[in-house]
Amino acid sequence: MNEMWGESTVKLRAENAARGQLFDEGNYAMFIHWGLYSQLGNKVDGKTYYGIGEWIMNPRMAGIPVEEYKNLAKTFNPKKFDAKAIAKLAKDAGMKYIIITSKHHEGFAMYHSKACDFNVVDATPWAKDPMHELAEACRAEGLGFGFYYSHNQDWTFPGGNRGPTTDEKGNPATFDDYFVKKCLPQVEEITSNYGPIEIVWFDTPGNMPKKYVQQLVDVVRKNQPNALVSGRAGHGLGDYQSLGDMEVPHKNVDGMWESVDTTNDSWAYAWYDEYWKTPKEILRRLIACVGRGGTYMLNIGPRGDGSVPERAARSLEESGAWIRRYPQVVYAADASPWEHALPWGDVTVKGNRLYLSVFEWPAGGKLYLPGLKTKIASAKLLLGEKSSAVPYESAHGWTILGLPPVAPEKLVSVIEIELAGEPEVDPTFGVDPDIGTEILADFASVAGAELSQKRWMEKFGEWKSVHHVHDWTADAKATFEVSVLEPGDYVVSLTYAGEGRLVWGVDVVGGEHIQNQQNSSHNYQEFPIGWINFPEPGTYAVAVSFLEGDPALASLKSIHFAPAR
Ligand code: FHN
Repeated sequence: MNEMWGESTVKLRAENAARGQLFDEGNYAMFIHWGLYSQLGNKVDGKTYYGIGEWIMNPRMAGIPVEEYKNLAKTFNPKKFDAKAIAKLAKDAGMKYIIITSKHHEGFAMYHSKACDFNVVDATPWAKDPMHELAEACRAEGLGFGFYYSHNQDWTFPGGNRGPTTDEKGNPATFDDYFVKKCLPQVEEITSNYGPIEIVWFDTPGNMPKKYVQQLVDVVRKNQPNALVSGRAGHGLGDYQSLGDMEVPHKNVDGMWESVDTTNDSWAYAWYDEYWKTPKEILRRLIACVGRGGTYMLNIGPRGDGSVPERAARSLEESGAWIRRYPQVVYAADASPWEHALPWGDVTVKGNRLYLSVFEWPAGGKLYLPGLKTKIASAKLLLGEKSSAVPYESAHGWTILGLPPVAPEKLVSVIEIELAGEPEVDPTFGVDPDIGTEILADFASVAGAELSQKRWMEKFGEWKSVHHVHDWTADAKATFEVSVLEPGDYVVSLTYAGEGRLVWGVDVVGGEHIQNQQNSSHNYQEFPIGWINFPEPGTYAVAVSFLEGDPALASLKSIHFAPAR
């Protein structure tokens, strides 16, 4: 997969207000995948294909021949497309700019292109250029605007990567033919004809030679000196890093980066896909991205008629209403000094203020914050613009905040902590005395086994990833450092994948050892191991070992601690 996404390095920290500011400070954007494929919505000749809809032409989906696919243009008539409504939706959602597919891998230009008549004006009965309307609607709403452009893959133009290898006359076509006749002129068009652009979002560079990427980047620099170029341009020529599709990182990431994600599990409209991210899940993922130091770009896939699936819109509007109440949590906010999420939520920072977004409201009336070293000046529970003081005390390096029994907000409640100085934190994971604590393998020190990231497609194009400990040798250990406030018994469980019955050991280093046999599954699943005891407050190392079973298939994702009560 890395090969397809290309090498993307981080070069730029937005150095002035004009370039990259919406990316750097806005932290939230709308991605739109819309094209001829949206008409099919993943159903071809009555058969449904499951996966990312914009790949429907590919042999791993419906395998539609080029000429047949091109015929779809004759029926593309998106009468319900409403640029103003889409821009308003993005604005109401709290997003700061829109990036839309000007041409995806299948080669159809969703704008009026002089370079190739396989485009929305020349090839469809609708014969309109939606991008002018959308660019204008974005400007009217005060939003930035930009284009996705598939520069390497073009499945219908001779010479494009994965495209026809001969031209209409049967002569061999090269990538250079495609690049000179279509790709370069089209990038010239999209960067010249739609006013100021925020980002040109190139995708899947694969093995595209550097000389081509350089020419495209030069065109963007010439026509749009204030635009950013996505890291997926390739060869490290982009301005920032895009993480893997649908990946929200668990650890802080340095530099300028984004996560790209979608409101359900497909980028383009898929008729069957009603698995929408709820408003709370959208906020969880957005705040996780901001908390890890990045930007979140969340996709919608309008239908072939141009309308936006209502449930996607609903989730965006409801999460957007929350962002309007708590803009300080998201915009121009910085990464969490804890460098990871906490059991009840996440933290973002502005200067000396911490914003604690509480997703799981503690039933016991206390919120436990481990490791804060800077003195607190004040703590408040926010309710929109109003607030009430929160009592707090400290013990053994923990801060304990007193909270009302019921969360004031339906989705996510926010506590603002003003510090007496710059935030300083010991990021060691705390074992929460009240709610369960999961610590991912990403945070383990591993000896005698491997720790690496694994990616897979759940459905075609639906990417998932974990960091896992695997290839266990006899004495291997994955060790987690934890800070304990309340001594006592905790139930330990492990989330792992594997085959057959497996025996795992858990040791409190210098203390108790437990081990147990449990089942396993090829999917990651949580299995209880047993109780362990932390005799007093303090820091402990907890080591996981793999004792029996197939070590080649045993894959540890995380350890969990829950108070035994
Ligand atoms: O192949 C594309 C895919 O269709 C989609 O556009 C995503 C969005 O990030 N990018 C590529 C795969 O990474």
